[in-house]
Amino acid sequence: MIMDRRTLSLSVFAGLVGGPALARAPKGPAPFGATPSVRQYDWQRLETYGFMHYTMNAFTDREWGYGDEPVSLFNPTDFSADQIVLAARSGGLKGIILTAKHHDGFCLWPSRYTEHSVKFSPYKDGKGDIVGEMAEACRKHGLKFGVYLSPWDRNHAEYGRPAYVEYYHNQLEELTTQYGPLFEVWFDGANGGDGYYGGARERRKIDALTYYGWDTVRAIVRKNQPHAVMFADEHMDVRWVGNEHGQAGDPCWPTVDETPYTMAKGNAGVRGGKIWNPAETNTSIRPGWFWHADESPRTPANLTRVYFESVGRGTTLLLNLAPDRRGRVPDADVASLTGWKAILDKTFARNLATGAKVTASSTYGEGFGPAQALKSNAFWAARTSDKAGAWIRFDLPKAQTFDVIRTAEDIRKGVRVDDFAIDILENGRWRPLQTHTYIGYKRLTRLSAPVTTRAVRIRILKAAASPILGDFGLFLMPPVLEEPTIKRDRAGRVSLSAAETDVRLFYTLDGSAPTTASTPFSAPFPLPEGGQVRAVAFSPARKVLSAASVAQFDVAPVGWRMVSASSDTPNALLDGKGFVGRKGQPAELVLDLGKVYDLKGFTLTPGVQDIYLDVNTVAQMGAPAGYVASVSADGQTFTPAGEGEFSNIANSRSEQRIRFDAPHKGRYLKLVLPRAVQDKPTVAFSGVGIITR
Ligand code: FUL
Repeated sequence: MIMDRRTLSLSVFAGLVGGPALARAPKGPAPFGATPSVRQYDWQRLETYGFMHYTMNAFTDREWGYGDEPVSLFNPTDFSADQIVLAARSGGLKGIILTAKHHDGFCLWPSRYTEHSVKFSPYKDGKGDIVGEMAEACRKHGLKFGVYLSPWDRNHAEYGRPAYVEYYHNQLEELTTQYGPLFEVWFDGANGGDGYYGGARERRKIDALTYYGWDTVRAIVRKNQPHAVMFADEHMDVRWVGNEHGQAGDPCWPTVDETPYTMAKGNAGVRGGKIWNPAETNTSIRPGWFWHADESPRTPANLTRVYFESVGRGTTLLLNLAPDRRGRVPDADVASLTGWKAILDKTFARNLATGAKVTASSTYGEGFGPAQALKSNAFWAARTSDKAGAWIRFDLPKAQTFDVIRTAEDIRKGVRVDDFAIDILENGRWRPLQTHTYIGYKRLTRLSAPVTTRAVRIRILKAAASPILGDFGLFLMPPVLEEPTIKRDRAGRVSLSAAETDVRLFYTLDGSAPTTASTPFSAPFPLPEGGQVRAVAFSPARKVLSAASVAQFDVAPVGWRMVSASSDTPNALLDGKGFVGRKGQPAELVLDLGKVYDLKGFTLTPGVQDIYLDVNTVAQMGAPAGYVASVSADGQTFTPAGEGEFSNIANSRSEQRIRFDAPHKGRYLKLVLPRAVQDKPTVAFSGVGIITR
């Protein structure tokens, strides 16, 4: 069986319940339900920290190495741990988790147990130790350090057999004893099955539930790094948020139950679940986890949205940096990080609620009065009988204009509030501004436009226990606009959209930088043969221009025809409804592109759940794990064009871009998709495109 995230989670469940020391809050109301351990609480308070994906893939332009990469390829020309750590710090990140070993098995430290490591690479003539250098630089610059050690190892000859598990445990022992304190150890559940495996080049199945010896894994980490949290999908200390694009659920409860993990459950958590297992939102600053020359970083405005949709929903944010072949974070990424931090620093520099007179529906007792809610890490507590209907009110010294509202629960006392409303006083009457479900460690509400008022009230609509609230704040963001989203439909029409409503959009098609003097966007425009669209948003009221977004389109599927498909609904793909193969069979399709193209590759977009909403049907479907592509001029004779895997398609869900080694002239594209990921019986996906540029 292919290891997937669900099986990993089940295997580690048993050892965590009832064990860890709980984080202690000041006296006051008794805790309600599950509460965090000390290590979970301290980890939660980091809020944002960095991931660093660096290994062979930076040199081979891949996302998943096969495991046969020669060690001679690993040769950063100008590696600087200081530069990377300072880049992370320029974004306000509080730590870095490094891929000490990714799925390809190459070790960034000179492990005693393998020759597939930096020790045998040209980097510093084999005297280098990237893990050591990163640990040291983190310490020097005041960041915490953590490691990612991939359980799946496509290089190791013994993978799938007991000897590999011993090897894995030995490596974990090295990493947890040789590099000082670690704040987090990351166990990745991904496993595509096939690999180099010491030259066997085959597919190996393991039972992830039992194979890796999770009890031993846990014991090693707890013994050597008692304060480190362990990440796995769930039922370690920290769970996966269920996607890789940087968006926590709303709500995203920090508790789960004992039922198996699903991505949906990872994203939402389980209200009232017995296990404290908070989500970590992980995403990359670039489309890939590893550096690729043709990718660009997220903008400061985009990172700001990610922050509000992760930290602002009570999770932590693990933001990935991808150093390049030099071994440095590119300047453009540093600029995004710095710009992002500047926006957050400016936003939270001044709490406009300071000096407010605070009153509340009730008070638990001394030390828990309403005014506590304005102090940091102090809390107002209501009387224990005061649940739904409880309120706390802030009368500001003068009218203030703000667009961010912050509040928090003392999570050491459990999750108490379900639903709450934020009201503002307008002409002597309360106006409900927003309602939300779940407050948790931190709840940031970002308004689409600022409001002005002299009084704000948090009103509890539903609560399992009396509210304990603090860290209240009102803030005004500096003017910041997110760049527009550029989309093209199947008919080849491009449309632009913006997150904000008070904006006008402008674009160019000639590669020049868009300004307010460029073409204004009013309606979708045709671009069937493809091209580059650059766009900006401008808010006349706020006088702010966004960064530019850039989209590169290839030929649209206009006039394409499905010649044959192993599907009961062969035309659904070109109708925009996606492709569903036949259960238990490889999928196969032949597309007529209507005319001859110089085909340089193809794209495939996963994501069946968007199309087929019936959960039981969706549970049977998986994205294709790999492909065999061929091209034909006449639809009869096909020439092989490429063959390979879709790296990380199960978790990442973004478009896969496959480039052939050489272009092939042809009008017909045939794709054979031998199997679905995670041993799902039916191959399914949502779209196919071609690369002609
Ligand atoms: C996934 C991996 O397969 C990716 O390569 C990446 O490491 C990501 C953080 O987790 O499961």
